[in-house]
Amino acid sequence: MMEKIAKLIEQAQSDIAASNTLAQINAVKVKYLGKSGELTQLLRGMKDLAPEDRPAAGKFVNQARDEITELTDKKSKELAQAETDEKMLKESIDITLDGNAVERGSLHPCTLVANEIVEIFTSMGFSIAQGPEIELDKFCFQMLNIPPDHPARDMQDTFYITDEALLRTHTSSVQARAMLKSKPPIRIVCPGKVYRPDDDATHSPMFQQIEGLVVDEKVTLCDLKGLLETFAQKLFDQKTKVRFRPSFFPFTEPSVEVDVTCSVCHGKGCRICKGTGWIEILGAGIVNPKVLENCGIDSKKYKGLAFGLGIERTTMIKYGIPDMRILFENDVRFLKEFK
Ligand code: FA5
Repeated sequence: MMEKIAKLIEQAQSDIAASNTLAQINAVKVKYLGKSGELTQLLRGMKDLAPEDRPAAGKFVNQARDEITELTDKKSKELAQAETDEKMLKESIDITLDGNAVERGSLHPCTLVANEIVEIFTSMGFSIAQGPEIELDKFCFQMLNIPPDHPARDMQDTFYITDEALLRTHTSSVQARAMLKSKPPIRIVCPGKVYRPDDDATHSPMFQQIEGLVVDEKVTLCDLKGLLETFAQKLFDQKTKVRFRPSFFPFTEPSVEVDVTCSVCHGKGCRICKGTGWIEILGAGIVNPKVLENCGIDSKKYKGLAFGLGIERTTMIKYGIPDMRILFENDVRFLKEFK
């Protein structure tokens, strides 16, 4: 029995020494120490020994098991470390290599301009109001002093959905909703998409507008001019001047078209302003008392000023873009210019 055990230890030592992988050393463990392993078999054979030989043989077998366990554990650790070292060497990262570039998007120029305009007005105490793009004729036209069959409806060709519902042609519809909802003083800007059946280099069927409305006890055309001049100087540059030309909107009286000095030539005349030195930027006026009354506001006590500008047109002026359609093509080379 003792001889057998000694041989087994010798055999195990040589198997352990010959193991070069974790899989091999695990197989050696199973071969000697597993449930049907050779050492386990020897332990089972103890019952055939004479009782007086059993204690010494038992001790020897236990020693053998401890020794083989120790040797296989040691070898397992060595092999595991060697495998980790090899893996680390293979997978080492060269931190001097360039990483994979992640393409970052950017805001569309119209979004940049819209955000900037909203920021200018909010910094002057305006709050933001919004309304639905699918609007009722009532808010888009009737409350704004444009009854059905009024010739002024021809000024804004309209996509009708039903006789009552339409795609709003201007953000002035939000004015009516805001005045019905809140009492003066009112000071709001209303950004949003609007729709008209137009399509050429300076007109798009979908475009964005920002409406502005102030209703208070003392509001004059001078306030409108001062407000729009401050706005234009913040959006373009400090030297920008504003000029009013008489115009007509059914919801304002008097009404004006507002021009700013060309931001490219500063009023000298160039290709962008067609030699005039001025560029039309928005429509505005003093809110027609009929509109205030339609919205439940006492027109004897309160006056209003309102203006509406096109975001695409303003973006074209600010960046000298000659054709509005470029803004809708989403050519990445163009959009990258605004990163
Ligand atoms: C209006 O829409 C009025 N609601 C503006 C207003 C508000 C006047 C409050 C008075 C008081 P107008 O139709 O001119 O006005 O449009 C305003 C701006 O929208 C224009 O100056 C232009 O910049 C832009 N715009 C008009 N039609 C188009 C279009 N098809 N594509 C792109 N921009 C357009």
